[in-house]
Amino acid sequence: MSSQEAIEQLKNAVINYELDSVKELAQNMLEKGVDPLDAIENGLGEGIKIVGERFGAGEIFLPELIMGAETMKAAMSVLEPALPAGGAGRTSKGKILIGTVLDDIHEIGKNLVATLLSSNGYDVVDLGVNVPKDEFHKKASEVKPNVIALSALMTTTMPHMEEVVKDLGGSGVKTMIGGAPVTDEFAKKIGADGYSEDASGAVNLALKLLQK
Ligand code: B12
Repeated sequence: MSSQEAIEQLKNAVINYELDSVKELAQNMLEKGVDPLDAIENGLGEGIKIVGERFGAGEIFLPELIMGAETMKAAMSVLEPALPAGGAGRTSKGKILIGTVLDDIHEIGKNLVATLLSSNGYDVVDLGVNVPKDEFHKKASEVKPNVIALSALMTTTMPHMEEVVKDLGGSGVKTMIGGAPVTDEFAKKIGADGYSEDASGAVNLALKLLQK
């Protein structure tokens, strides 16, 4: 089986909610040498996108949406540890405080961004999901991050990004934002320092922001 076929299989496993067999499938793929990031972004990521579109179109309902997410998470639990490690004793490239904004519990993309940042040499402090702006600010004054990274997956929660960014004014901390409904234009509008559409882009963006 080619890498491409294996990735297609993973995508279908999410679309068909194959929770019982997806971990074994992911493990087999790793053993065959498929790149874990490719498998996550092009296999699982494409699968969950289709599940989301079907939910949005009213073709499936919340239980199926949850099953799709659980299937993706199960496969991630196998694939994420296979991403290249940061390495013990490395010098940190900088500190990043990350979280999903208030009223939003979507964590899969945020976790992937956190994992990739960490595996690329950043110290990552993850506040989790549904994080109020005061908690971002409180933790920021405690851990003094170089960058605050915000995730939002719903148009209804994107305004909470603006609250976090706005009240940081003048503190010197850079901000970057992302999540499926977020755009570069929105980032500029709310005064965030950067936007990226995916986790690999977030790593490049962090480097750029720290060089500024
Ligand atoms: C999985 C999922 C869920 C799961 C979440 C499980 C979990 N533990 O995270 C569950 C089932 C729990 C769920 C619940 C709900 N969901 Co939901 N969900 C999704 C779905 C299908 C996929 C999201 C996902 O995980 N994608 C995979 C990851 C890898 O991609 P990603 O999150 O986009 O992240 C990537 C990039 O965006 C970027 N990125 C992400 N964060 C950041 C941050 C930074 C700083 C940067 C630089 C980049 C970056 O990098 C990531 C990796 O490449 C989306 C559809 C979609 N297309 O987004 C709907 C979707 C977001 N959900 C939706 C809805 C409506 C809901 C519910 C309200 C449903 C309900 N009736 O209860 C609840 C919301 C609960 C809440 N208060 O938050 C809607 C939102 C509509 C809107 N208003 O905008 C969507 C769009 C589905 C739809 N088409 O209607 N959901």
